[in-house]
Amino acid sequence: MDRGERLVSEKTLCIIKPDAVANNFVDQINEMIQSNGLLILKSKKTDISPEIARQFYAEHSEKPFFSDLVDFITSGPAVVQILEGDSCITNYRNLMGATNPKEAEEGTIRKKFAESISKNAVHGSDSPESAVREIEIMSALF
Ligand code: 3AN
Repeated sequence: MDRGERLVSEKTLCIIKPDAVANNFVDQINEMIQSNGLLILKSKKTDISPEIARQFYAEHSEKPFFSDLVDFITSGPAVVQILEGDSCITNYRNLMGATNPKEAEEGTIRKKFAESISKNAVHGSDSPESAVREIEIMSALF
């Protein structure tokens, strides 16, 4: 491998959403995350406020499901985590599976634990820019 092409250790934001917390899936989800070589750098079980939720989901503010999204993520305790590892953002997105659990592949978190497209167990940042933005929004929690 040439200089400059080394794998870069990244951070990403993971949320175990209220459905998965209420169903007691946190430990099983975190076992899958750790088995995949990702480090759970920080973890906090917390109620996400509506203000933080609206800021967090700002890119979806024009979507018809925006208010449902905010209502759901604030409906009960969630577990907000920062993960770290090589190619962590892509690695964790692959482990999460498709947004709609009906389309999620075997072996993914959403295939195993998600109920529906809205109650889909987990969130993960979708790009390095999103990861920086989302970690910044949630950093006050830790
Ligand atoms: P992902 O979480 O896989 O990155 P996004 O960013 O497209 O998916 O959507 C953010 C969240 O919005 C999803 N996790 C899901 O909870 C919700 N969502 C996305 N599409 C829909 C939809 N068509 N109906 C209801 N909720 C949706």
